[in-house]
Amino acid sequence: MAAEKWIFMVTAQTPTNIAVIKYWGKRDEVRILPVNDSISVTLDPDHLCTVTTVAVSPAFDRDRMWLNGKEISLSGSRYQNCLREIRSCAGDVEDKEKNIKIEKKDWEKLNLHIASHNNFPTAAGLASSAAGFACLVFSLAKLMNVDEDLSHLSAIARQGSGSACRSLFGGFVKWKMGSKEDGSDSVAVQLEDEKHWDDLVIIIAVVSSQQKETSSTSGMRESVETSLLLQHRAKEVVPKRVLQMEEAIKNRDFASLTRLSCADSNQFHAVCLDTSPPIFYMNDTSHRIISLVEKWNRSEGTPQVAYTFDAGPNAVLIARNRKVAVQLLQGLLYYFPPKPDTDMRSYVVGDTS
Ligand code: 2P0
Repeated sequence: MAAEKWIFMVTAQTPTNIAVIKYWGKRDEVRILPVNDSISVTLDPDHLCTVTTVAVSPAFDRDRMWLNGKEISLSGSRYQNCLREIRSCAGDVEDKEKNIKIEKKDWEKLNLHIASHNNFPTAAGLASSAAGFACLVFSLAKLMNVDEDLSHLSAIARQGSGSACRSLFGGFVKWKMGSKEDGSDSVAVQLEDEKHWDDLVIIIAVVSSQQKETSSTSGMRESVETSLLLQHRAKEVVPKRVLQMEEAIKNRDFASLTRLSCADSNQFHAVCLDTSPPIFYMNDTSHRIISLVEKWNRSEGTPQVAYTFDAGPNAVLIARNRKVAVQLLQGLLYYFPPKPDTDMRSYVVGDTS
């Protein structure tokens, strides 16, 4: 390490992802190991994403992090686990121009500053932890010259937030639940890249921008403890559905993608209802969007739009192509006129019920 003061930094951008076969329930809360496989599609990096800059300098006296400009604590076990794991596989870094040389062993002593920004309203109830932890791990891996493949990095991001492991890849991604106790085989793998099925258009209709009452972490804990349907889903339903979804994605079979993603979203919300006390993530507007899409798909004879809802009322709608996406937007604008003050980067539907 050179004696003089220096700073070395890296910036990365990571998109969020939307599950079409849902992760809901952990078998190990500390390592964040799921009770079933899940499959997601990663969004276009220019839309919903996190940008993170990580910096290292001998002038830093402790690890610090700012999220959307506000300092947050890094003391929680999720951050600590990610930082410890990534430091443990750091490599040598040399920048001859700036006369910076960091050896593997130095990373244990050097402190980090991390600044992370979401390019979408955090309050909109859109998954931010997936993009956030994926971006944190990826940018640190670049900074520290970590010589590991993306699947290994996904196992580190997973310990920050389960769904984050899927955001390290573009296109369609599977998070394999794995079977090892240490979680080393609970990793994400890319099924198909982003060019494989680029006709699809994803529209997110923000039904409510309010913070959800039950966080995903506590919601899935309660479901694991109380829902019999969750046990049935994890053991009997998802393993078959994952295979069918992989086939549908491989063959660009939109009818099967729609059938499976709508069924899986509905079963996930049924598990929430089967939890004691029941968890209500969708609201009347969400239900009306489902009815609209179901009626439209039936009237066309062949599916045009798939829907999926995460742990909140917002609709994620997958149109089979651009033409359908335009028709869908027209339908949404007609049936759910937008509220004033809409942030037009996401479509906020008016609750007319
Ligand atoms: C998913 N969700 O597969 C599912 C569908 C929400 C509904 O992953 O406790 O924020 O940090 O592992 O990853 C949200 O859960 O939970 C989620 P933790 P996470 O996308």
